[in-house]
Amino acid sequence: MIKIIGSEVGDINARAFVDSAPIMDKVWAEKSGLGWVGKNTNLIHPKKGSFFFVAEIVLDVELDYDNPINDYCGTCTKCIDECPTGAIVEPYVVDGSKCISYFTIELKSDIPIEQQGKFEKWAFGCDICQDVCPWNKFSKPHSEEAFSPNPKLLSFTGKDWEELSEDVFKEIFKRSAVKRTKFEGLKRNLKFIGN
Ligand code: B12
Ligand code: SF4
Ligand code: SF4
Repeated sequence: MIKIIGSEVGDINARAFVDSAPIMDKVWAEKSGLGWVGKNTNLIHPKKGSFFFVAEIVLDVELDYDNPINDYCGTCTKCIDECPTGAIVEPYVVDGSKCISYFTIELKSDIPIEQQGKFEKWAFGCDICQDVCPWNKFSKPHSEEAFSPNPKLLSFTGKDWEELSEDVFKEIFKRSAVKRTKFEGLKRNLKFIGN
């Protein structure tokens, strides 16, 4: 993309980010008219929903830009009502320290007792507040080969998860973000995800 912009406007200095630096991804995306930040705090595109990453290019030339669009959450409160840990403490505000995504990906210690059993089988991250969002009804699955899971994973049974070894973990999550929680983290999550 940087090359394409360069070929249109001449030499530029630019750097691309995607969840990779202290940059307010969603705020810039919203300012650029890519969607609105919904009550679940994710950026929602009116035709594509919210199941995408936000990326940006910071560059030293001013380009034509779009303006912000409206917020179409309206009176809906589905995400707030369905969050199993009450992490959306008020519309547009997620308390990260209550979010399953934080517990299962970022937390290094044990899952707090009061949260155990509330995770509705989410063992790495959580998409409940996006799954229930009406704007995701028409979102389409990706066609990016690099995001496809290891085929072995697709045939995994409950027993395979129970007996998961570090070698198998390393094999099936070789190029996956799941590595972030490490083997011990995933084992911990599997113990606490609830019935
Ligand atoms: C920290 C973080 C988390 C934390 C905290 C999330 C949170 N909502 O606070 C945790 C680990 C919980 C998390 C979870 C998830 N995350 Co996350 N996360 C981030 C990260 C790295 C930084 C966000 C941040 O804290 N920014 C700083 C704060 C100040 O900004 P902000 O949250 O946008 O806050 C603004 C407003 O919300 C508002 N606001 C915030 N608090 C308050 C309080 C009050 C009182 C008021 C009035 C306003 C207000 O004002 C702020 C300034 O404008 C971004 C990447 C990035 N670099 O931006 C990804 C990012 C937001 N995450 C992303 C994703 C995909 C997820 C998950 C879906 C992953 C998953 N499947 O588990 C979940 C979704 C949880 C949820 N409902 O938000 C994507 C979102 C894509 C999208 N379509 O919007 C991002 C943008 C990464 C990316 N580049 O794609 N995440
Ligand atoms: S990601 Fe899950 S736990 Fe976090 S706010 Fe959304 S529904 Fe709640
Ligand atoms: S579920 Fe409803 S309130 Fe929540 S983000 Fe989607 S439209 Fe907005």
